[in-house]
Amino acid sequence: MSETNSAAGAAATHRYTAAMAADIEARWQDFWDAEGTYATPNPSGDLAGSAAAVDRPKKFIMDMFPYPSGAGLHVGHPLGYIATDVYARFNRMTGHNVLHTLGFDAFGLPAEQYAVQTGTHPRVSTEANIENMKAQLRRLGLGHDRRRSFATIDPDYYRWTQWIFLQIFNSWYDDEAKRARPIETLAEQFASGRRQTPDGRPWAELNAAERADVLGGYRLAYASDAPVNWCPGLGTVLANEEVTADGRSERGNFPVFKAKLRQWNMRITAYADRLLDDLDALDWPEAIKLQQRNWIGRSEGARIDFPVGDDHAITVFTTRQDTLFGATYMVLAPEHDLVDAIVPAAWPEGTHQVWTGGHATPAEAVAEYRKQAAAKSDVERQAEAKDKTGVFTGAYATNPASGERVPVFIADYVLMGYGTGAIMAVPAHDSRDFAFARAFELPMRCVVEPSDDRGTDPADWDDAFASYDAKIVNSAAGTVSLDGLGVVDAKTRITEWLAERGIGEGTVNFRLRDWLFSRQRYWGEPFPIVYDEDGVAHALPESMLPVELPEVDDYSPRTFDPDDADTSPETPLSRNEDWVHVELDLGDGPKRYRRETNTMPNWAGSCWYELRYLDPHNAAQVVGPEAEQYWMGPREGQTAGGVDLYVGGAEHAVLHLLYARFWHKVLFDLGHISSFEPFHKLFNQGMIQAYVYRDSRGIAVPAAEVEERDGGYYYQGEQVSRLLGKMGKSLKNAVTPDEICAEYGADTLRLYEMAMGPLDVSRPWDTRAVVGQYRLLQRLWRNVVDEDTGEVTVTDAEPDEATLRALHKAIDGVTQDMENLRFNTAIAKVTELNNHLTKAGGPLARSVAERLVLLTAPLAPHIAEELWRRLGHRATVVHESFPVADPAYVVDETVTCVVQIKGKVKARLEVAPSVSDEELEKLALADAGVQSALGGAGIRKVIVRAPKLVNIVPA
Ligand code: ANZ
Repeated sequence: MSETNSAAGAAATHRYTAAMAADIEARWQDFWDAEGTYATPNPSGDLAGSAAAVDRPKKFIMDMFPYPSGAGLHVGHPLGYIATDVYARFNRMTGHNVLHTLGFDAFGLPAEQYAVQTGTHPRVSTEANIENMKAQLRRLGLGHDRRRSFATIDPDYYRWTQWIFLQIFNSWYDDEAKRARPIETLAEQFASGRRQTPDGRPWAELNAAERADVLGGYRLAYASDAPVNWCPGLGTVLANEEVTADGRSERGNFPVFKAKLRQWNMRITAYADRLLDDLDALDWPEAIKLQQRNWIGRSEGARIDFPVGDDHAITVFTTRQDTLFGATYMVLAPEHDLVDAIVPAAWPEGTHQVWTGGHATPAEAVAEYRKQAAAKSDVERQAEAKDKTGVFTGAYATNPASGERVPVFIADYVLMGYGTGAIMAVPAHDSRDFAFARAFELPMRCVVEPSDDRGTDPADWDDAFASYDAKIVNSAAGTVSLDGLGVVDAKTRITEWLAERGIGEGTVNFRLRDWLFSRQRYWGEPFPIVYDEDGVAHALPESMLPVELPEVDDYSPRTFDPDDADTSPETPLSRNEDWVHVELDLGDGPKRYRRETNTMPNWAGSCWYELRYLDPHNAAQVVGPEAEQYWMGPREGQTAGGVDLYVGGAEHAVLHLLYARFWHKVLFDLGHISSFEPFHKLFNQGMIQAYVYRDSRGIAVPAAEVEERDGGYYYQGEQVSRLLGKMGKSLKNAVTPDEICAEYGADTLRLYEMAMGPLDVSRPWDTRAVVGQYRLLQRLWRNVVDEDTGEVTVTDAEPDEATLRALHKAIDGVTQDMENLRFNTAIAKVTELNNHLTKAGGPLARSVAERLVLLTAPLAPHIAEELWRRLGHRATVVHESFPVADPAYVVDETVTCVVQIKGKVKARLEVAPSVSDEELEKLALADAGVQSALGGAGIRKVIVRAPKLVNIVPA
């Protein structure tokens, strides 16, 4: 406690001080827990709560749940939690049944690394961290329904994570029905002959392993040997979303290599269209929607076959099929399967020296170039740098439209993982191709007429001419001509022409890749999968869930030299032989199986937690249908259903938010839930930043010990620099909520965090400014309680007009602000009202005092409860009604509106300055004087100039 506080406390024993706040807050927190004040009932009645509540409109308000780190919370963490708590409290007071709780996302790397360092089991340290974080959060007075809380590491929870995995594993995506369906329905299609097996053999002739293989090609969760992101430094593989733009691990910043490894994947690409289209139904920040759209990356274009000799054809993906006549060479990704098949034994006669790279044979050139390309990341390969590299394969293909022979190159600017891994190069109209053609002295042909004055000979140009808004030229041969068409029409024409000949078709390509779903980690959900002696994967039956994590002696994945790409992963779970080998009866008698030893990625648990909050103790179902429909089902204005408000950081745009949408859609398709989107409204809160002070060596010094003098900053006598940055332990500038609660109380901390600025904007923390909100609460207290006697000072007198105006304007403004998550301006309005009341002096009218307390309750719930009780109420303020503004006191003043008929004044109305044209017209026509002046005559026209004039022209 600061000196001023204790001094003040001594002067007036009933003053609101930190000590009093601590007492009030602890008492009400205990009361809320004991009474179950925040217990939210389900319609089915299995979770008790106020029975009347389920008849009210529901509001499901949710935070992105925290990872319980060992460092505990700093004041930046609860910003969003306080905001959702204020909003939840406001909604309880405006007649909603509010679901608000918080769980813990507790699998993941930090606990595992801590375990590796200290030998403590990750469960032990994680559970301790959770307890610590729970205590810190409880101290803030968050109104969570604690019965609905859980951690993703609870076997009761991850049992259902594994169950969902099985649902995904046991389904396939039916492109005709455009939804996931149980895998048996696919097997039936093969069995009945409705669908052909890949090699055309009848289903009955395939043995079990062959059938498993075929079905595996369709399952939404599947193991494959595709190239994955292997990170030797971390000892695990990573999802694309976990690799940075420069090809390194997001965690740890280690090099990431492409390696072919057998891994689990989720077929999220099957949902690309729906993930894209359904964004339109969501109330999300545009920036996040855009990031998802770009990540999914839908491109409309065409696939076109270019024959190579008599036996091969290169299929390209292009978004500019209209430029087909301008394709003067082709490029394959160096890893493309066709390369080896088309490379001739020797260079064709007279091959240009620049094309061969000085190599004796095409095979040698290709082998050499592949080596170089393998050492680069995709991003390096795609860099916009003008110096394009590559080498001629020695082969030629035929441009199907012009009939010309075009040379085939390999070059690393074409990626294997996109489109077909092959392109038709149109140097005149694509910058990368232009640069390459310049370097390799390849021909260029202008087929899109430049709209500027560069002329039509690309030899004179500095760069390609890329435009969609131009005419096609030089594009006619045989049976097809595009000349004179615009780009869009030319695309349609050439696509039809290709399709008629069976050498191309319109197609849609996505940037999105399947989601790599296995990790070589200990601290994650085990897969509910075992392998038989033939290596066939079997899903465990539901009755064998959960598959619990076994004890191991060594939690660490095997890590390697970060730069050594020739290594491969080894899982910690594989070290426990007793666990790995099991005898099970999976329907055909007891057999030996080997368990899957990879674990799920740390995103798994957060893919569906919103559903478990609805029905946390359901042992029979992932979520009961009644609870799901009530809390998340589609309704008016919310066609996809989903959480009413989801608050969290913008950094989750493509990882968590994309994965969760995908799982939700699978569960929807399989009929387990009625909503097809998890989060209807998303809001990204800003960050709380903090000053970082660094000494002359650039090392951060403890911010709390820095002094400010003469416009400079000093630490132990030495001048230090100051910059705004992140808050955290490592930058030695973390401020904990515990410190602020001890110094001022949780209500002050809540107010300060909410008052700092608009919720979506980042703001710098300033401990010295916290006291401002403390003073507000002290004035509020003084307006209701006598500091010397502790008596409530309100009277039963009627408030004066000015007070009523101030009160109702505040109620009106605060209500609107609360609805729109503008808590900073809501606090400004409460402050203004409180100041008005302080200035007016004298005891408050009870009706004013009570409404002031109710207005404050969502923001500062402890002091509000205390004052409410002292004002004589027995029940908690939490479920009281929020005050309603009387419009008569809300309007500032009135203006006089003149109503004319045929230009003559017939009436004068006193109206609000903000009145709308429509309202004013209604008021004017309803006026008795106007009615009698019209004398029943019809109206031809009404001219309204709100707020001052209405002119009526009778018929
Ligand atoms: C001919 C062409 C002419 C192209 C032109 C562009 C402009 P988005 O929009 O990102 O989908 N492309 C296709 N596959 C590729 C790969 N694996 N690696 C590198 N580039 C690839 O881009 C599609 C365009 O990117 C395609 O259209 C192709 O170049 C190139 F005036 O084909 B285009």
